Amino acid sequence: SKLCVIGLGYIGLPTAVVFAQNGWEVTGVDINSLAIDELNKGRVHIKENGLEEAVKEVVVEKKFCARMSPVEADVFVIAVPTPHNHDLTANLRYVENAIKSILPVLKLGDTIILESTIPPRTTRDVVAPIIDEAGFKSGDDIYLAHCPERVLPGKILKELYENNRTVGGINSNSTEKAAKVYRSFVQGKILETTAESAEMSKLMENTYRDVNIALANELTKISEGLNIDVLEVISLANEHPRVNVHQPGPGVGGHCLAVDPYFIIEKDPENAKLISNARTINNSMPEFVIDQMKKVVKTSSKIAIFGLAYKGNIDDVRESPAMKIAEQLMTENYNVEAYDPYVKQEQITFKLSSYKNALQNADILLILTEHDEFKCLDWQEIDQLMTTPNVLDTKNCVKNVAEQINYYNFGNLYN
Ligand code: SAJ
Repeated sequence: SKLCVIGLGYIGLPTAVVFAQNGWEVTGVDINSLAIDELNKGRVHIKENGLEEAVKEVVVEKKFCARMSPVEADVFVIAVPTPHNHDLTANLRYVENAIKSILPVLKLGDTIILESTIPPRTTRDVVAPIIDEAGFKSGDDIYLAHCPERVLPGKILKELYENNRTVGGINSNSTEKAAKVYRSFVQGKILETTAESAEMSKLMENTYRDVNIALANELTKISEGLNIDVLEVISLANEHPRVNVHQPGPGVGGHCLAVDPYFIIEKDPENAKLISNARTINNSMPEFVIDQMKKVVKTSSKIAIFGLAYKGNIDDVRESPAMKIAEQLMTENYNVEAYDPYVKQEQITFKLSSYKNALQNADILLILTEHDEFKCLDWQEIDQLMTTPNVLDTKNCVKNVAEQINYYNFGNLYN
């Protein structure tokens, strides 16, 4: 059967590839013409483990091709981004445009699956009416379901196959149809539900994590004031069989955890108090890191930053707290040099530094991302390059620190 994926980003492209690997004739659609040309040559604009090889294979075998506009298909999968507006409400422009773009090729009996993250009720209250206005009866003529993606960047291909999948239709026929589509490759469970429950559960998964990280970050601030080692406290508490305190850090980044909670908040700000506070706490962490750093360095100091991506071993800087810290320090006129082995110059507006240049004559090294490269550092060399070997490890990720280094993490900020 034919399947058309709209949006060839972090989620859409791997999803298209996986369908193509499993018997579907797949067309991928994107507005980025450059990316389209590259993809049809088997080259990939996204860094993700195993993705380029997989794309090459399905292109060569003619199971996948990319183009600028949708073609007739039995199933349409929408995987466009949902950015947020200035007031942090969801901007549904891309989702709406994607749906409108398939209307000219849509025919009776087709299935539309929304994978984009959306506020609760969007499938029924926003998307279904667009289909109905075009003269179809959604649920009867066109099957419509929300099937949120839940894959972890860095492990996307593996998780697409292995994770359980929630499938929520606007009626039971829609749920059935969409579930059948995913059964073609998903090895995990297919959880059948309503569109609303699917939307809300996806948002709640990320909100759960965000709120728990906020709790760890709040505990960090409290413990710092009381001279208590927060990292030890967390590991002790986590020895309890029903406790899982998350890890504190410089804040929460990425396009999911730092964004999704707002999609719940916008629907009921009155009641979403804990969720909203968690966002505020996590957003305050870059400032907390800078305040801690200022205990150790002077205004004339040079600061080396290791890590700009929002988490380890990926190149994504979206909503990254490390970027906020780097930019804030630059605004404050510190001499800042940032190094990240994954991030490329064109992704950011300031100049990326090399490993050595960043460390040269620095007074403090801020470790803001837990890239594997940072876990085992050459302390001898670092000590020689830096003016004063202060290290603030906000991710508690480095190992075997040499004695001559003044090492700080969130557990020993008070030393
Ligand atoms: N972080 C902490 N402390 C922790 C765990 C994470 O500070 O204990 C920070 C990370 O450093 C990072 C941020 O949280 O800045 C988010 O990282 P993450 O690894 O928790 O998640 P994402 O945003 O890369 O991917 C999440 C995943 N959701 C969950 O684990 C519930 C993924 O499964 C989703 O598919 C993805 O969001 C998404 O697309 O929604």
